[in-house]
Amino acid sequence: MAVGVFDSGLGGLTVLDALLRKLPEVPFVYLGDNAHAPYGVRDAEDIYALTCAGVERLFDAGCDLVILACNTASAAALRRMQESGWIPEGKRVLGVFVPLIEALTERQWGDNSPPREVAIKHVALFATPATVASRAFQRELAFRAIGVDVEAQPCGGVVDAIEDGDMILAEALVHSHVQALHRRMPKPEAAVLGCTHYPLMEEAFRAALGADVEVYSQPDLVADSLADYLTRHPHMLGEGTEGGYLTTGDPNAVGHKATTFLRRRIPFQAA
Ligand code: DGN
Repeated sequence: MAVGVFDSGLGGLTVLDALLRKLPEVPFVYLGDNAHAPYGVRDAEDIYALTCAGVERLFDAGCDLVILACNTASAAALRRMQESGWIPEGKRVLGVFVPLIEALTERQWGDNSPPREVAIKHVALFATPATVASRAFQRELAFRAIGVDVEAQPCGGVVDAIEDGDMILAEALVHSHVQALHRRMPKPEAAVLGCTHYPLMEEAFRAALGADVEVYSQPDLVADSLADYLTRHPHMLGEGTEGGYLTTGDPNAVGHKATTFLRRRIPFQAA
């Protein structure tokens, strides 16, 4: 059984890249909803409906376990999916915030014990406008930690600049968003890169934030957490289904653009 990886478009390939390195024996089916990307500027209802449609497509492709690689989709849809009973018996959907928060709060993967005091007190969150508006990061953090001050910075323009291949503009935007954050929180101890695209700008974030800020980037944390999850839930990974790349957009154009994210041509197929 392959594991599904859903993203609004191409950004989730940064997460998939880490998953393939960590779990080379696991087949992954990636689905990018390129026809509707970007999600970061859409409203919550819209993101929920699109995310449900994408996850359903991956269930139909034979995946019992689906990772929402997209922060914007995780923020707007995951808890609602889990709590409304939308997810069919025997299927699981996991997101990208929990592994990040477990690392930030120094928990074991999957530790659901009550919230407690943690060492880090001031956290800067960088994410899309929709993720910031959802306050999902603060909500998930509050389930696990007490007394952490989060200052969230919506990073408008960064996703578009990266997708256009304009890394100079993306870097300039990162610096101005970090400056804006610093005006409200001058000394964060930790910074969270809460968007699939930002690992590609990690150096720019580190340079703007300064050496004494610990930067949490998702792909490797999500891969480590999934490896641990599959050890604890091996039945979620049967055998047989092959991995692949699906898109709701134009497979040729999407495959070409994907080289920015995975540094190789990807054979996308129509979803
Ligand atoms: N994949 C989105 C995220 O991680 O928030 C970024 C791209 C988008 O849809 N705005």
